This record gives sequence, C-alpha cells and structure tokens, in this order.
Amino acid sequence: RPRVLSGIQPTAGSFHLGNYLGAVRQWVALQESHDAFYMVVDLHAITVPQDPKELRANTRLAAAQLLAAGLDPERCTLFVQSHVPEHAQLGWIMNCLTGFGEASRMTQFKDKSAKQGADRATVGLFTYPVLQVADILLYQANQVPVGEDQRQHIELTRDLAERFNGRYGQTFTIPAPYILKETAKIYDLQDPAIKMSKSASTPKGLINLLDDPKATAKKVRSAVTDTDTVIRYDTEKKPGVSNLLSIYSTLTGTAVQDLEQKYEGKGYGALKTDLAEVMVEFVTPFRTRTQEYLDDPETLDALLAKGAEKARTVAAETLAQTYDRMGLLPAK
Ligand code: AQP
Repeated sequence: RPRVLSGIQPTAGSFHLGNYLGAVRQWVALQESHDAFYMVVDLHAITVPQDPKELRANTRLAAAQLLAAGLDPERCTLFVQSHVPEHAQLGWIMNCLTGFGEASRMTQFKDKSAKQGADRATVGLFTYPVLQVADILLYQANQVPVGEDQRQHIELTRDLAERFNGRYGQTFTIPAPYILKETAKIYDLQDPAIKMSKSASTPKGLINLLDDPKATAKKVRSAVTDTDTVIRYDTEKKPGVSNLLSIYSTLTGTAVQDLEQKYEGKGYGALKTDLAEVMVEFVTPFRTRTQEYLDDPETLDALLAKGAEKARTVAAETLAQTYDRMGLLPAK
C-alpha cells in the first residue's frame, strides 16, 4: 500500500472548517487505501510562544478531534510528533542541507513573520518548513494530503529529498502533494479573498468546529456573498457564493451542479439557511464525540503511546540509514 503522512497543529484548540475540509477529511478517507501516518505536530506549534498547560491540553484536544473526525487507530498510525524524537533529529540534518535563501523564499514564513514583526519571529518559525520536510521523509511517504497553502513546503521536501539522494545515494522516497481541487482552499466567510485561518480570520469569518452550533449557524447565515442574486459556482466573480457551495457540496456529498439546480430561482437566504442546518448537523455529533474522547484521557494517552511506538519503528530505520549514508560514526 502506498504511504501517506500528514500533520496538524494543536495550537488553536478547535480545528476550523478549513483544516477539516482541506486536510482531515482526506486523512479519514485515505486510511482505507493507504498505509497512513498522522500526527499532532506539537513541535511546529512551539515555533510561536505557547502556554505549557494550554499546549498540553490542546495536544490531547487535537488527537480527540482527529478520532472524532473518523481516524481509526486500527487503520492508521496516530501519534504526537514530539513522542518520536527522530523528527527533531532528521530536522537538523535537513537544516544542514537547506540553503538560507531557499528557506527565505517560503511564503508562509514571510506572511507569518510579517504579522508578528520580523524581530519577534523565531528561528524555529523560519525553519519550520524544514522540520516538515523531515516529518515527511522519515516515513518515506508517497503522498501528503494537505491544503493548497502547503504546496510550497511539499516542493521543498521534494527538492531536499532529491538533493540528499543525489549526494549520498538513494535514501528517501520523493513525495507528491495530495490536494483535492474542491477543498484545497476554504475561504474566510467574511472575506472570501483570504483563506479561512486561525490567525488571519476574524471570529465571524472563521468556523471553529467546537464552537456552539448556534453561533456557527449564525456565522453561515451572515456570510458575505455579493450584490447579485444568482447561485452559481464562479470563483472569480462570485467567490463568497462559490465558497459556500464548495462547503455545502463536500459536507453533503452533493455535486455543485446539483446544488446550482436545486437553488435556481431561490435567493442567497435559502442557500445560507440550508447550509447552516447542514453545518449544525455536522458539528453537533463531532463535538459530542470529541468530548467523549477527552473524558477518558488515559485511553487517549495509551492510544497515542501505541501510535508513537509504531511510528518510531519506521522513523528510526530511516534515521539510522540517513546517519550512515552521511558518515556519522555509529555509537557502538
Ligand atoms: N482555509 C483552508 N482551506 C483548506 N485547507 C486548509 N488548511 C488550513 N487552512 C485551510 C490545511 O489544514 C491543515 C492543517 O493546518 P495546520 O493546523 O498545520 O495549520 P495552519 O496551516 O497553520 O492552519 P491555519 O489556520 O492556516 O493557520 P495559520 O493561521 O497559522 O496560517 C494543513 O494541511 C493546511 O493546508
């Protein structure tokens, strides 16, 4: 079976709709057909300051949400990044392979550091894409299911894997991004020109899956559309409506075309009211399931420990081979 690897940050508490539709949903589907490794990337989270107590709680919360979304530890390997020390170890190796200029071209760093003020951004934030390279290469992943915003980092991963293989001999599988067109980018409900994001969106534009379903429904009903009235998928001219149609279509499994037909002659109000209902139906059981996992932290921790153990057997083998190829003297 081909292998997939992906990760999600535990930073914001609740996952948002963009995280779910852009990434996690695909993770759930791919565990059926792939040898799947999924992790909560706490080492990425600490590239910006974190409150220790909150980070610990959010890491469990992220794992609980992944399980609530449908990940099955019998079908995939689910773990916490810091439980597998090989990530940091291979991260260093990859740092030593990356050009400074190459890392400087990562647009996510440019965006995020601009927001924080260049002086406050950490070196960790700067090299976070390189740690991500290590995350992927450790598992010899063939595919990486992510949102569009991660495409550049997968490109970097490919470049570094090829560089290493060229210099030291075939070691790493070259991974490809796995990005579904329809949900590659979910947009902010108030500003459909920007992606829905935990840091850039305003509270009204961001749907956190664990928020009160009533508040979520309200956000959907007050989503920004346009002054026209026709419900048609057209990302150029009607970004707001198209975003709502993408979300609606993915959550219900109805083709966008069928939705366009269903709402022909009806106003935006009808679309929004129905989508609000769809959303409530989705988030309500999701919240309950997440809480059930949180209510039993011992089982959750045991499950994550087992995942880490499975992940380490693969990661350790890749790291040992990498050290050997580079000429690092083995400790006898
Ligand atoms: N709006 C989005 N549409 C589609 N996919 C998205 N992803 C994020 N936003 C969207 C995908 O979610 C996965 C996990 O993301 P992450 O937790 O690693 O963090 P992120 O990319 O930092 O999430 P945000 O909200 O976008 O955070 P900030 O505000 O820090 O930029 C990834 O696969 C991502 O592509």
